[in-house]
Amino acid sequence: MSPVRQIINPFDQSVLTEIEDQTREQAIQAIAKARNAFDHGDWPHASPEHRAAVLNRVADLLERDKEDIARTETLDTGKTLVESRIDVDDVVAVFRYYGNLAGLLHPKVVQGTPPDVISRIDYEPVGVCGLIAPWNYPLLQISWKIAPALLAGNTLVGKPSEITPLTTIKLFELLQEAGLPDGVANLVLGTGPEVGAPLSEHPDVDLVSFTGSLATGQRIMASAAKTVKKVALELGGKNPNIVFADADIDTAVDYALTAAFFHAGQVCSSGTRLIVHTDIYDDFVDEVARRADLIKLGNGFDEDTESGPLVSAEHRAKVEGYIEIAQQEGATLKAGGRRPDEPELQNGFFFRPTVYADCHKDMKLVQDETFGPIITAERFTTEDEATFLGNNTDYGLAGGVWSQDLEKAQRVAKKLRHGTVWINEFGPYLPQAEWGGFKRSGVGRELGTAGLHEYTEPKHVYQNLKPAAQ
Ligand code: TXE
Repeated sequence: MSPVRQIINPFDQSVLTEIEDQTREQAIQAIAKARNAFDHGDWPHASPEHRAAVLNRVADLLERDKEDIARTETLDTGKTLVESRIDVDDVVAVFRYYGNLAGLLHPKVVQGTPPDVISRIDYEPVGVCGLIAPWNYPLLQISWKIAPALLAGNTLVGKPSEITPLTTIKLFELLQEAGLPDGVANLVLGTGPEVGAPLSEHPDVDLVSFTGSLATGQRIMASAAKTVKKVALELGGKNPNIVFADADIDTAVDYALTAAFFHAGQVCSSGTRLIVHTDIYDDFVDEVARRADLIKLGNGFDEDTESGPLVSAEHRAKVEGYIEIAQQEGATLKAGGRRPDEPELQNGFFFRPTVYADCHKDMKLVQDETFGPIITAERFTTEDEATFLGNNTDYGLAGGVWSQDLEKAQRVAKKLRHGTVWINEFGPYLPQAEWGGFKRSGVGRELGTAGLHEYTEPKHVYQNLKPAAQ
């Protein structure tokens, strides 16, 4: 019998529901269904316009059920309802964006061919896709994969994180309601080793797309190599937020806080590595710390709550481990560093927004993705030093630059080795702009047209109009 998993509300540890973890055999059955739908079904051969219409229907249904889905996401993850509503809006936008891109899948005539030759590129689906998502943006991350995969004509097996599966379950119901043929989108529920691993191992899966930790991504890439699957990975980051002395300081402080403490820092692109010019460093960091102390933690459903809890007891233990590391490494605690005192928060996995000064690049605290509400503040003197520190990480997902000298900001942005660079901003993304990482932040891109072409196989069809014996 499969083990029953309790799905826990991280705000108060109440049990939201119980879900049966599936087995490896069940995951393999789901792969077989997706394989059969790809090899024998109509979906891969339907017109891109037909598939796009299904995506737009999914977007309509998400809009219809927005409030219910947002509330479920808040219960499951602890994030505020405002954030959950934004997530649903963003997911709708992604389905609509890809629902508008059918034209990109039409064959492209190759120019400059020899006489008496017609040559074209067809954009065919890759096949069966294994799509594995994490717990911080459960609905959003899987949707970034599902929407382009379906538009391109693939079939898929989706696996949400075992700790936050609820909105993904709902999404798969909506996919059926929108008219997706049976077997095209298949859901598996359970742990990574049991139902996730077959998606990277099984020879009937052609592509695996994963968002999650570096360690699991490395495992997936290694096992996918055995059957030479296509691989797309988004593996987090340690993202610099560089503030020059000529920045608009009030605004930069504001954004430094949201960059690092949005969703309690559980964001792959969160700006937890603050790098500040030495002339403004002390005042800037003091102000960030003062404001961090004012952040109101609470129930995501309360309107005045600014930040919810961490997702699980295990994850809070990981974050607290970094507080010990910070002490050993000699960072200066300026705010937080502890659980909150409020009696009503004691059942949740809360941790106070935390700010450390006097940090330097060789600290583990500075280099590791803590994935919690911990800012490390380093100082710099020259533009070159700022750029060097901004690139001084194994990751390369995102970074921010604050300066009113836009030429300087553009210079630094150009040199930063990150997949997204914000200038006088931190955090937003666009469905139409590629998202992904340099270096160990991953392989491939999501969103944008590149995010669609991850799921296509370009096929060159070369026709000789005058074949003759040679
Ligand atoms: O991630 P995992 P975890 C980082 C963050 C966090 C750490 C650990 O630093 O503290 O990762 O989080 C599935 N084959 N990020 O343990 O294990 C798993 O079931 C196939 C950054 O939750 O990577 C889940 O569905 N799948 C990140 C998904 O992989 C496997 C977001 C992610 O889990 C598997 C989340 C296996 N062998 C955490 N093992 C980001 N990039 O935003 C696990 N899984």
